[in-house]
Amino acid sequence: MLTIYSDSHRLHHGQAELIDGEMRPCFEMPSRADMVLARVQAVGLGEVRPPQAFGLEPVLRVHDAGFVQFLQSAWQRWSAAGRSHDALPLVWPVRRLRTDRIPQDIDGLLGYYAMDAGVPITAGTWEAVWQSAQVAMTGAQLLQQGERAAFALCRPPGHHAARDYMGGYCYLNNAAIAVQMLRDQGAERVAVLDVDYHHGNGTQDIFYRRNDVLVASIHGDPRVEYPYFLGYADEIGAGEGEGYNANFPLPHGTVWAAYQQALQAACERVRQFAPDALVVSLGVDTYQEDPISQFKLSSPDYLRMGEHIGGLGCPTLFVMEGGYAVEEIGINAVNVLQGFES
Ligand code: Q9C
Ligand code: ZN
Repeated sequence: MLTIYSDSHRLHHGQAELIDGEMRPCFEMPSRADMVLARVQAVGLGEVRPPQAFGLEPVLRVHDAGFVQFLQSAWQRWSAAGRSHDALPLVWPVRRLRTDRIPQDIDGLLGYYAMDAGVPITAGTWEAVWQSAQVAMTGAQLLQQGERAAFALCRPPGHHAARDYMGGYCYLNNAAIAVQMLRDQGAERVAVLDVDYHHGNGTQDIFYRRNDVLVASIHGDPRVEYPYFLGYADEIGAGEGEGYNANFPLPHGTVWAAYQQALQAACERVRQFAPDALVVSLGVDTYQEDPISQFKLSSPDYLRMGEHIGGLGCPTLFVMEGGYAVEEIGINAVNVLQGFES
């Protein structure tokens, strides 16, 4: 399987995140992608290629132009205000606050365009985010050119980012951009299978009213897990998209036996949809040792996960999302890819 990867991810390295009331080093760190790449090379998964340049147009097919402009200019605005630490949002437009006026000040803009404080913006963030999206688009093009599968080793991840907001370590929705590109290049139906531990709220939101993209997600129950405000089983899509969104929330402590049942059900939905292409949001934060997650999958379980996905027999683009047990992230992610190929 071909892997697409860019060193540019290292340009994004947030200093700290607020977790359990404490500022701690960011869990979403450059060594994550380095470890996955090292494993790809160690097992000889296949050629590693740099991304091609697709420009802004495919990004704007998914994301709001004002939001993209904000991402491009945020560090410049922040540093012009005399700040040197990472840019972080601190105020949000919750119920009955106005969202019909976009603030002009950087602190207002950060809150307007963010769902939480897990999205530090640094000097190199835009370039890393940009290249991460190009990695996903390069993967989409490989499928379009007839590859059975490809691995977009994206960092930063993307599935929490929606049309006009960032959140949960995500800025641009790499998987959604790849999906839209596949659609624009001729695929009639594209399915998303999101196996990251956290619900892919951004991806769900982007495709919620569409019947050409099925989104199926298996994740920690939002009653007790981030992102808390989306990801329930009763979210089935709306309008023409009704019946084209499927959520499988699972409790803390979920082990492979229960996970596999949800995975089978999600795969059945994908099979019924008969997509021309499948995009897998591949987070391995379902791992038992993950420092911020509560599922209990073991490393061999990821081989089984890959086998299930491979059984769909669909051209498949894997897009890297979360996974914070850095020592094992490479083994777990590449196990899915090897299981898929077996
Ligand atoms: N108690 C991804 O995996 N904070 N993002 C969770 C834990 C946000 C994860 C707090 C986690 C975002 C791509
Ligand atoms: Zn996650």
